[in-house]
Amino acid sequence: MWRTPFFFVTVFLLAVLSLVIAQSRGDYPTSSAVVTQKSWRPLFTVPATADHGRNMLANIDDPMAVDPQVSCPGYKAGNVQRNANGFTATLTLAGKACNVYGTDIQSLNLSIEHQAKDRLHVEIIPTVLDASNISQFILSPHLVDAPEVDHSGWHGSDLVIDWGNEPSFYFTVSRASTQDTLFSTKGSKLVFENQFLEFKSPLPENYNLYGLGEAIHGLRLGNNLTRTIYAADVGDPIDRYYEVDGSNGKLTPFSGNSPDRLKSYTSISHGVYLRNAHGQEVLLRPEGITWRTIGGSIDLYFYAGPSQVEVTKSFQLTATGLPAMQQYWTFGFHQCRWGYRNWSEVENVVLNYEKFGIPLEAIWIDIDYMELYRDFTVDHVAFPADVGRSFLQRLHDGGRYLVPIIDSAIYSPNPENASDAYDVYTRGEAQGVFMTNPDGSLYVGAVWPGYTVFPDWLSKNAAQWWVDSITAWHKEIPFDGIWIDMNEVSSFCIGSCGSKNLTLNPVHPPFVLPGEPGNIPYDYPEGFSVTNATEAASASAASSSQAAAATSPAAASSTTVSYYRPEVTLGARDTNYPPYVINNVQDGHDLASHAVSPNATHADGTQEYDVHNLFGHLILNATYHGLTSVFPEKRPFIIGRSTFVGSGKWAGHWGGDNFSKWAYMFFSIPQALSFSLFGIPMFGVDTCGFSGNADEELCNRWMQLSAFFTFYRNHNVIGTIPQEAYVWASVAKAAKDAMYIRFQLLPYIYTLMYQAHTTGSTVMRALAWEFPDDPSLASADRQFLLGASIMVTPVLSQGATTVDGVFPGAGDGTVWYDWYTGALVEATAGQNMTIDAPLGHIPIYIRGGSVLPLQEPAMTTTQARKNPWGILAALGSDGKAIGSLYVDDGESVVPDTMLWVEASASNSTLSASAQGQFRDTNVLANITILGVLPEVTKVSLNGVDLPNDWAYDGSSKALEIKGLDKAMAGGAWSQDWVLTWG
Ligand code: MIG
Repeated sequence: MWRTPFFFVTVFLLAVLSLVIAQSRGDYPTSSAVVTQKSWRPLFTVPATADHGRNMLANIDDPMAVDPQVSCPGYKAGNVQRNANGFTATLTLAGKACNVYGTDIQSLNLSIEHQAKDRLHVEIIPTVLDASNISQFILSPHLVDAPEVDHSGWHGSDLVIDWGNEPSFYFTVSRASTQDTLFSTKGSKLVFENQFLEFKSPLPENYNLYGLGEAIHGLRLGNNLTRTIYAADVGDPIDRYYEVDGSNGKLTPFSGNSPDRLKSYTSISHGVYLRNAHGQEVLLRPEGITWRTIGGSIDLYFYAGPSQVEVTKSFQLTATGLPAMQQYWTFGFHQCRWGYRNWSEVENVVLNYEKFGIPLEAIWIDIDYMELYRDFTVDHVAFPADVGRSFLQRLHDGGRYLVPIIDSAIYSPNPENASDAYDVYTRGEAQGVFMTNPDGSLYVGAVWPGYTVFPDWLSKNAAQWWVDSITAWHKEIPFDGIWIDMNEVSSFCIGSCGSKNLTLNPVHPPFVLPGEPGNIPYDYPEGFSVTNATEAASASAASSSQAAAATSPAAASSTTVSYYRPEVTLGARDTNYPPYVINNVQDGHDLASHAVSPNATHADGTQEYDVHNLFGHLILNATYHGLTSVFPEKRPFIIGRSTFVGSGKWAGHWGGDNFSKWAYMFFSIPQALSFSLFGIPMFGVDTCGFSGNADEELCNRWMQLSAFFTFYRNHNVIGTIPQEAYVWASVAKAAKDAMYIRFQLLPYIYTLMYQAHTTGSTVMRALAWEFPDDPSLASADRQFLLGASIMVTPVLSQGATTVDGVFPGAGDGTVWYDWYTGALVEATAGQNMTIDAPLGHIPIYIRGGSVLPLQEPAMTTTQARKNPWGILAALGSDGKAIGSLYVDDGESVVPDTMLWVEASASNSTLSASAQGQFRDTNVLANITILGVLPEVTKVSLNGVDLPNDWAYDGSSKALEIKGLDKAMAGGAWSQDWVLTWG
């Protein structure tokens, strides 16, 4: 039976996504492109047409598309053999092959395995794996971890499997305790072809489903959506499910659904993970889910939960691996931009942050620093070595850090120009680390430096070559972390376009960069015409004349569209044009468009088709080893653009190329929460927006919002107005105010990250995860929690001075306190409250029942870590609270010593007790207790009266205690202590 309402968490298969300047691609005549790239001669520009592949109708949009459910025969199971953990069977095609989007596989092996008490595995692979059906690429655990049998056994599992052959083979997974059906292919056909798999299941009415990879979309996916999973370099497209109201950036889902708050509602969650790296499409419809892939096998894991917390933990423990612990400094504030032209511009940014008293932890350098955009080089004209050395010395002396970008493609030198030799290429070529064409020649695409080759992470020497390159380069530029870009992997032309053109190298990419004539960004955030009417009018005039000046061949193209429809060739596969056309976001849906082509070949013969979604994952792994080699003792800090299941154990992620628009600030929350589910808790987006110009109001709100994300970075595209926090006075103030809170909370955030790293818990959380039994929260993604204790209710629309927010659990015993006043919030159960939020104020709430460790802020985390501690205890309605604190040296992969503090309050006492050897001698400067009733007349520490050093505010009910540094001179955690009031 299906139960409704029902809470359903699907953990996906995630691929990626991001970037690039989509607006200019192909829309400008290449002849007029003005080149900014440095070179010894004028550059040849790759023609825009080079990046246009075939124009195909995506299968989901094709009215003539064949429905495999109608024409395919399905399978019958036989030869069923029971074993210790489940059973195996052989599936045989139940009728005439349909060969709709590939060649049907006649015989399949089914294995059903109870792998753990909370996990069931369903695997279907071809019986014969040979050249005839090589497309059934079986994903090696060396590439993507495979959950294994847990030897503690599965006795008592709540998951039940059932199967049958009528009308054709099906399996059903249900939950014993509730009789709920979780997934059932009954009544549908299993389709298993050499380039196409399909299986489907009904879902409960109005199901709540989350995950399924990275996209710009609300947290809850809804039942009218197709999620296409194919790593793509594209400027974050907003899902067509949303309508953006241009005036203020407010988003309205086309069909909303917010179930009424039901009195007795118990949420039960489970997870479904399809371990398959191929291009995929997941169709969410009112009647259920259809899963399609263009290769690989059915490797499905069902996680029993029964809560989001349990699903996410188990998924991370078994599938992704636990996320990397980050160094303490990485939680500081990062400033980045594409377009810092030399060391002194970079240093000026740092100095400006100092001058305006805004904390800055790390400065990032984009491709501007490179010599001709080549990895592991520095342009010594604009970024001279000696200037760099002394600047970086000052930067490091000031307790700050440097993070440079590294791109994924490698320049292939011009064979006719001896002085064009490029060592990174030469060494790589000698070691066979680059992808090839099917004929064995090097595959040559195009990226920033010109025609390029691409590392083949499946080749045996690639990782070591990458590690060596990173290690050698660190001697030149003492960086502290690495930013990995373009790893979808992106290429600006179809196929091996550079093979015959290397003598033209270096070449300019096939589009005009932002800031180059013809592509001056005149775009501003929604509402800019309201707040800055004059400037908006002149920007819009300039924009129109720019548009008029461009004679765009693409725009002038004919209105008759003809589509290419790939066909099936029996027994063979066409990897460049698979018969099933996924809705790939790139032009014409061609898989080779703006990416390395599917027929690029890896050292072991694997085609890119089978591992395209893994490039991002594998370069992050190699980079992790690179940083480990540079800093053997330190936790690698990597932020990467394309990720896959499991990338979190090596890297954090940023949300790719968003826009300076309110809509994108809005979507940053569900994007972050999705990455919590994916096991990549270190997440942030380009604060103030990447493409387009930011403005004061948007940047003000955004600098405040991102201060509560794990990864906090302001980043901007080249050619737009500056948007560093000090550019506008109100933004400087707003940023400082929010950073002050972030810094106070750093020990708490660090503790959350440590818990995520050791248990698979999450850092940024959806309201529904902490309050699962309130169905009205199922799609709540305009507010979020940091851990269990801090709630953020940001303003997300232009011109607003208030924000509506809910206080989950109100009425059910949960109380909330205002961060700023310490006062109890008078909230009504299940209702939006209108909260005052003038520009520069971000509403933050503390959940009753929490003890939060605080530390006094500073300009850098290094300084902050030397500052006194504080404690904020927000009592629950029962007068109780608990909390914990993790402290270590902030950088070691395996710290020698650490400190674990547990604090709890009840019955008018607060006690703290520490374990561990890490020496932290910072004193405890103050303790604040919220929700103290009744009037306090006496406070004592370890039984000794504290006569003067406290104050009780009868109206806010806050008790504030100071002067503890004298009582505990050895430091806040040097001894256990008990504070009593009454
Ligand atoms: O296509 O390195 O997403 O953050 O500034 C542009 C330049 C290439 C894309 C990244 C963006 C970065 C930019 N890069």
